[in-house]
Amino acid sequence: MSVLSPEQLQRWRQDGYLIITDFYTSEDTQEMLNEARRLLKEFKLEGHPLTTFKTEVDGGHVGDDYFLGSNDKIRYFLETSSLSPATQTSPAKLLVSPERSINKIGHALAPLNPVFRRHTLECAKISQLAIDLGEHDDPRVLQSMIICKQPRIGGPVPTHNDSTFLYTDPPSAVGAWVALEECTTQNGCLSFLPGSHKTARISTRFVRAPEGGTTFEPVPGVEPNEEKWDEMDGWVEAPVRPGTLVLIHGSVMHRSPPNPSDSSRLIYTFHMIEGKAKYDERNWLQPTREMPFPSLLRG
Ligand SMILES: O=C(O)CCC(=O)C(=O)O
Repeated sequence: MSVLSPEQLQRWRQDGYLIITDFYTSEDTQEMLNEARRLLKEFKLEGHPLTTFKTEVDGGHVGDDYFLGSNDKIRYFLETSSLSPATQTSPAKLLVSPERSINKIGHALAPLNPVFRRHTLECAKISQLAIDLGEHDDPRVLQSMIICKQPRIGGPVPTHNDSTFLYTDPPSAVGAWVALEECTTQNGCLSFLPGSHKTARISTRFVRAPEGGTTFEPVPGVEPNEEKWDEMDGWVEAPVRPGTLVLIHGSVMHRSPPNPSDSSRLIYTFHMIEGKAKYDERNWLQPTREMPFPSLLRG
């Protein structure tokens, strides 16, 4: 049975995102939320390289080995403002409890964690969603993660589109973003520029830099947009309740603000790309022989 109605498909094509309220039952959502909280409680700082998740589009983006080697791991990335800067005499220190210090946990929750696996790769409704959407012949799942947006210190996610970060030739990324808690305009819900997927060109891509770390490089033959997306009229906030799944087209411009409130905003997200599109070795996230990106429909 179809998961998406013709009206929803029309909205998806028009806006480049689609909010599906109550996609997961409250029991399933609670199970994922409990698991996310359990993973946060399990986090130990000992032995952690203090990798923070930085998202500055114009530089300073995360790119150490801990991050680059996370395709087949469940790793913890810290919120930048959870750490006091290191000085000559003392190392960086956590300013909040370890479980409050986490920005995201990833990037192999769908293949490796039994709860998130059940609600992604083994979930018939997710497979049907991918079929109904019709964006991919052979959808592959990658970059599955929890994003925390912690109370008071949760940082912003600047305006971007996902195909820049999960580049394929041709571009094919689609995000599935699941609210595990109430996401409000106070605690950092997503915002979208509806229809921007029709005009935004994927003219840069996020890659491994030859000298180590990560960088952005131009996509040959693709003219950069002149639009100043951030300053354009028409941005729409998308507050959603737990259990909502938001589909995000790989070209649509979106962002989320910091969380100055006292409530956390835990979400789970994974992405899909076309298995037949070219995914090359310059991309920051690399499949391994032991863990290729799992196919959603071909087991
Ligand atoms: O959860 C957020 O605040 C941002 C997520 C996002 O932008 C993405 O998954 O592409």
